[in-house]
Amino acid sequence: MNRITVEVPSNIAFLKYWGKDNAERQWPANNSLSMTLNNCRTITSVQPNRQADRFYLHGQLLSATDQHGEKVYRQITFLRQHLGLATNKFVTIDSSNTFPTSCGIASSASGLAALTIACLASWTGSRNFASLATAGFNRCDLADLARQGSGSAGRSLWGGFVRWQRGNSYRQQTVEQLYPANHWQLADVIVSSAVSKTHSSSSGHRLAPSSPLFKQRLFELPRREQRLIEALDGRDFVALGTTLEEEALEFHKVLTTSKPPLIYHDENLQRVWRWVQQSRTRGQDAYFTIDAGGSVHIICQMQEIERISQQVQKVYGKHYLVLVDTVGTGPSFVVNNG
Ligand code: 2P0
Repeated sequence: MNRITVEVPSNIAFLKYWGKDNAERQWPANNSLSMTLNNCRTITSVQPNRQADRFYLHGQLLSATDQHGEKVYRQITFLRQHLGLATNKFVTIDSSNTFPTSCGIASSASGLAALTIACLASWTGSRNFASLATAGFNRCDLADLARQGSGSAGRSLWGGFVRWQRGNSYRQQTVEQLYPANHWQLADVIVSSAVSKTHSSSSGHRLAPSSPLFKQRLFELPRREQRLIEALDGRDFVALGTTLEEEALEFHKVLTTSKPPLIYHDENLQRVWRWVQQSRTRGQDAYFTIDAGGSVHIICQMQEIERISQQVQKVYGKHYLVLVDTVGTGPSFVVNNG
């Protein structure tokens, strides 16, 4: 009965969203650009219920005060108000991630995007994106609503390569697909500590301006964004890799010079960065990036994926979880689920 299930992939930012100019309106301090993943996904089902909102993650009921529950309950309330629905239009949410939660693989991006699509589909009686659009929610509207729950969630509404532009005011921000997944078959070999982070991204965004490097970063980012777009456009892997690694290193510096400092990557994870850099001197064509959490993302081209993932597994498989992912085509509805 009226059960809607959607699958939404996570994304890895090549240009990081870090810092907000207006937190209430989710207006980012800078543009960001990401690659949508394929295998790292959140699968979310929504069903109406009469008593109260309930959110189950991997079968466990979480409350609004749980680390992973807070954003979810807040987003359900926000969406219900946005649609002008009665406050007793409760939902039961069943969610699971195909990857570890809260450890630098952007589970809030896939999770909040999945929640948003599924709730709106359930409340408007839609079973696919076309009927959601007919009900008044096209992909851009959905991205707009999803990023209220978690900024990076807006980028998970499309496959391929996606840009979130801040615009000149919070009302003018946009999220758009720059290139579809088949533009360039890139891969992401993820080395993950699988340990949940202790500092949320939202608190990290608040700390960002306390880094003495933050202002200069904002000044330089438009040029870096341009370089990334040109590299994507011309499928220039060295230019792309060099730029995304430069961005990752700067992001880390901003984190560690914030007051107080934020350290998501300890010495052991930093060894993985150096391993990627050294492997280039041996001819391995790969670059790394990081997110706000304990995982290293090794970006390579599809033809290298076997070789690199085997190497990574051999060197790091004993101590870390190794996940292999590729650029993906974006969210989908799961049909025939009763
Ligand atoms: C990104 N991150 O662009 C950057 C890079 C983490 C590092 O977007 O407060 O969980 O919910 O809007 O989306 C993580 O921030 O933060 C993030 P909120 P979100 O992917």
